[in-house]
Parts: sequence; structure tokens; C-alpha cells
Amino acid sequence: MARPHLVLLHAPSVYDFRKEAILYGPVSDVVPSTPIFEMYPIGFVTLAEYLERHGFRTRIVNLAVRMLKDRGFDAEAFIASLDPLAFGLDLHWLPHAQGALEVAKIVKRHHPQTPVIMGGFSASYYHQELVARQEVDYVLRGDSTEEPLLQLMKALASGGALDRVANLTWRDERGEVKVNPLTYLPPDLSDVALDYSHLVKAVVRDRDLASNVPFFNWLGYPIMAGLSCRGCTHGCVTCGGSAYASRHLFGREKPAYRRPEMLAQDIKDIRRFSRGPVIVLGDIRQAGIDHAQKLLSSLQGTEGEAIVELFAPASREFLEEMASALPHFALEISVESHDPVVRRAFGKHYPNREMERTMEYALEAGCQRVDIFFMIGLPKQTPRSVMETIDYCEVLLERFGGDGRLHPFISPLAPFLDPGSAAFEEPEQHGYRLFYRTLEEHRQALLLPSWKYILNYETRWMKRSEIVEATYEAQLRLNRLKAAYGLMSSEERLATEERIAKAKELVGCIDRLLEIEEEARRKRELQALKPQMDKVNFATLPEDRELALPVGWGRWNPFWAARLVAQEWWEDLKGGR
Ligand code: B12
Ligand code: SF4
Repeated sequence: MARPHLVLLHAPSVYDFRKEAILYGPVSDVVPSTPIFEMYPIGFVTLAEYLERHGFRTRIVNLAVRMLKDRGFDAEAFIASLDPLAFGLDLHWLPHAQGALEVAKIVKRHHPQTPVIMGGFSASYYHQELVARQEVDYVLRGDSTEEPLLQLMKALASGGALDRVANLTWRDERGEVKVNPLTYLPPDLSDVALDYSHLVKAVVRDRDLASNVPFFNWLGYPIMAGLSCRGCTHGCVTCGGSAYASRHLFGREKPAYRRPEMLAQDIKDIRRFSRGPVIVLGDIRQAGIDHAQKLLSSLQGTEGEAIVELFAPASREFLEEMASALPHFALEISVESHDPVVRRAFGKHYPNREMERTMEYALEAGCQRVDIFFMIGLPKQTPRSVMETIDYCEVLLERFGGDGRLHPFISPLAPFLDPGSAAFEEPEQHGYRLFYRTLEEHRQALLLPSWKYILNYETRWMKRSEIVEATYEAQLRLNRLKAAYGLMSSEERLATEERIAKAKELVGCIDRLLEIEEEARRKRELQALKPQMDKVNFATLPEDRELALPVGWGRWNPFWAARLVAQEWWEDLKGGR
């Protein structure tokens, strides 16, 4: 195996999650990860592809999945065994503040001379605080760092000047922090490729399946993404990727779009080797309806499950076009609240009837599934309003739920209000109160024993304890409703109910233990609760955590995968690797 130039490491949100006694809460209920957020940013795939295209061998190591899969996996020894020219770590999502910094420290302990590069949305926000730490050498800012990372790798390989690397924050020989200008901000996505075949080949090249999988259950549910844009035209006040945040953080005035023909090709390429679902990230109408129609006509009749996001109501004609292009399409719609006043305060401006019509048109057009998402912790939202949202779910299920295609979800805005979002920057104006602001404060908060204290905010309308209580109550009621409408079996309903009851009990226990003044005893008693906490934290993980290829074999096109594997073996042989 040849030595990689760059190793991209993805840390769990809390490095020592296997030892720390923490009740993470339902923070990852609507994403494929567990609460330690083991999924790496898809940017890892575009970064790796870009660097390899320009001659820099890049290896992805999902430490979080490896630690989750194998309780005995020694992450530190593994890091010590690597020997690249540089390490890259994502601090994309702020919930990784503790894990990513701890991994950076381990890297420095074993490789004091090897540069540590960080990137991602949160790294961009906290770039100065990051490079002031000894364990971090460089931060690349921006939502598009493929080219700046290549410039940095070239400079590191040849001893070139660092002040010319775009978007770089670094320390000079005197330890002074330098912030290079944000000069790289591509206006479109023509130069990046979300090429998953790179992953398949890397598995063969590095003889390492577990390090490459994007999240724990990916082999069983191999969802892949098509990227329609970077940035967003919308202004949701709690979102760190909104138009407001992109402008302030990256100087992005409008999103960078992938050309429709290119995006259609990306999706068809995925289809060649995977029969799993493809999610198209970003509402495809953001660049205008013509752009969306061009994409749909290039996709005409594409088979397989395609998940499409809608950020606002859609017309009947549009949904019919969608059905003709993607006959097995599913929709994801975040309406946030049943109450248009709350929704407006959040930054979404449409009445319920328009979205209800959208659901009706979609289902009539043959949409396979409509997922509707509601959130807890919003401006102007009270505990009572949260319960009324569940009443509204019943109204929707009564109207559309007959054949099981409509699926409502409710989850808390947790663990953190996004840095860079309008609500984080101007909390009082949006009715928020922040408990933590700096990176270090968030890092420390992640080690607190309950999500009630990890939450970095409360609102004028709900205290942290009310957010926690309303979440469990709403999830309990929604669970019962879903069982009544045949969306889950009675065994599933009972199992979820038991888990929620256990979680509520643990929140209370932790509160009581936190009153113990003697630190050693407090820690000991919290530690004694860890097995029960983990039963709730990782309830969705199988007991037997082996990852093996055949798990989701039916979802793969074996001929195409075999072709990619053979190609890589051939390259291996030719290159004498
Ligand atoms: C798609 C998306 C998702 C997908 C993730 C797909 C994936 N694996 O990346 C899903 C739906 C699963 C998701 C989940 C979550 N998300 Co999200 N997500 C987005 C969204 C809409 C687009 C991001 C995107 O596609 N970017 C394009 C890709 C190609 O680039 P990228 O992955 O960002 O990587 C580039 C740069 O960030 C940077 N970079 C990243 N890592 C590194 C590392 C190094 C070393 C370097 C140099 C550069 C670098 O360079 C990359 C290439 O240019 C943004 C909002 C927005 N409009 O941007 C929110 C956003 C990023 N998500 C956010 C959050 C909070 C979450 C969750 C924590 C929510 C939750 N509680 O469940 C989870 C975390 C999941 C996990 N890790 O397990 C916040 C992050 C705010 C913050 N600063 O913390 C955002 C900004 C807004 C939001 N609230 O949704 N998300
Ligand atoms: S939450 Fe709102 S602002 Fe953020 S990416 Fe989604 S639609 Fe855009």
C-alpha cells in the first residue's frame, strides 16, 4: 500500500464516547447517523477526488464508524501507524468540536511535525480560535475548498509560500495568526465531482472497508447524494448554511449551482453501481424553474428511488414533471410548525393550505413517499404549540395517510443553534438566549452528562427543560399516531415508547445526580448509569456490529462494483503498489 499524501479523518462528536457517560438525546433522529454523528461530510468525497485528479493520493478514514463498529478498536494506535504528508480533519458540524480537537491532539502527539489542516463550516466560523490552538496548524475557510486544499498541499510538498494559498488561516514562524483573503469562491460547481466510484476503489486500494463507509448502516442503506448547489437562497433564521450565513461567513452572494446536465449525469452514474436511494441535495428550483425543468428532462424515466427536497410549495405541473422524470420519487419537506406565525418567525413564508395542496398534487402524481418534518425550539413556539403540531399531524394523516405514504417527523433543534445563523448572531432579535458562544465553550459543553445541558440555547418561549419535555411528549404522541395509521407495527411502537420512557427517567436521574457535591461520587454514580444511557443512545444499532459487504448486497450492482474493483487491482499491479 503506497503512503497517502493526505489522510482525511472524521472524528466522533465526543472522542471518548465509549467511556463518557452522556445521554445525547434525540439529536440525530432525522439523519442516518447515531448521536455521535459518525457520518463524514460528503465534501470528503469531492476533496479526495479533486486531489487525486491532481496527483495527491488521499485516504478517507472514518474513525467514528471504526470506533462504533469495534469496541476494541484502538484509534490512537491506528493514528500512530499512519504516516502521510498531512492530516485533514473536518470540523464541519459544531457537534464535533470535542471529538475533532481531541483527534487533532492525538495526531500531534504521534506526529508532531505533520501538519494538521481543518476545514468545514464550523472551522470556517472559528478559524482564528482554532489556529490559536497548538494542535491545529491550518484552517481552510469556505464552502468550497477543493482548490485551496490543492494549493496548500502543493505548498507543503514543495515548501512554497503560504501567504498565496486562498482562504487559508495559519500561523507564521513568529506564531502570529495570518488570515489570507477569501479569494476562492467558485460561482458554479463545474469543477467538482461527487464521484462515489472513488470510494469503491479506495476500499480495494487501502484494503479497508470500514474506514470508507459514510455512516454505520450505509452498507445496508447505501444512500448517495447528488449535489445541486452550495449555499442557499432561503433565510431560515437558525440555519448556518442560509443565504444570510453564507454571505457573512463566505462572502457568497448567491449559491453555486451544478449545471443540470452534469447533475443528471452524476445521478445516472450512481445508478450504474448502486440500486440504493439517491438524494438530490437542495431544492432544484433554487436556480429557477427553467434550470429545474432542464434537469428533469435530462433525467426522464430514471429508475430507482430518488429523494427530492422541497423548500417551498410546488405546483401540480412541476410535480407531474417530477413523476415523469423520476417515477419512483419521494419528497422531503420541512414545514417546521403547523403554525404559520412560528414558521414565518423561522423564515418560511407560506400558508398551510399551499403546502397541503403540494402534498395532494405529489401523492396524486404517484409520489412514493412524502416525509414532513417539524422542529422544536423555534421562535414564538411554546410547549402548547408543539402539542398542537402533533394535532395537525393527525389532521394530515386523516386526510392523506390512508395508504401509508405520508410520514410526519418531529425532532428538536439540537444539540446546537448553528454558529453564523441569524439567530446565533442576533439572538435577542429572534428570541434566543445563548449559553455558549466560543468553540471552547461548545467543546466543554459536549462533555456534560445530559443533552438538556448540552443545548446551547433556550428561547423566550421555552426553557431548556421545556424543550426536552416537549420533545419527549411530542415524540410519544406522534409515535402512537403513526402506529394507529399503520406506519409502524405495535412492536415498534412499544419499543419506541419504552425507549422514550427510559430516556425521560434518565434525564431526571442525571438532574438529581448533578446535585451531589462531592465530585468523585457524582462521577461514579453517573458512570454507573452509562449502560442504561447507551441503551437509549444506540438503540438503533444491531448488537452484532460487524460490517460486511454482503449486508446490503441486493442494493448494489455487482457487475459494476466488480468492474471498479478490477480496475483498481489492475492499477495496483501496474503501479507495483
Ligand atoms: C446536505 C446537508 C446535510 C446532510 C449531510 C450530507 C453529508 N454527509 O455531508 C444531512 C442531511 C445528513 C445532514 C446532517 C446534519 N447536518 Co447538515 N447540512 C446539509 C446542507 C443542507 C448542505 C451541505 C452540503 O451539501 N455541502 C456541500 C458539500 C460537498 O460540501 P461539504 O460537505 O460542506 O464540504 C466542503 C466544505 O464544508 C469543506 N470541508 C468540509 N470538511 C472539510 C475538511 C477539511 C480538512 C477541509 C480542508 C475542508 C472541509 O470543504 C468541502 C469541499 O469543498 C447544509 C446547509 C447548507 N445550505 O449548506 C447543512 C448543514 C451543514 N448541516 C448542519 C447540521 C447542524 C447538521 C446536523 C448536525 C443536524 C442534526 N442535528 O442532525 C447533522 C449532522 C450529521 C452527521 N455528521 O452525522 C448545519 C451545520 C452548522 C454547524 N456549523 O454546525 C448546516 C450548515 C445547516 C443545517 N442546520 O442543516 N446535513
Ligand atoms: S434550513 Fe433553510 S436556509 Fe438552511 S439549507 Fe435548508 S432551506 Fe436553506
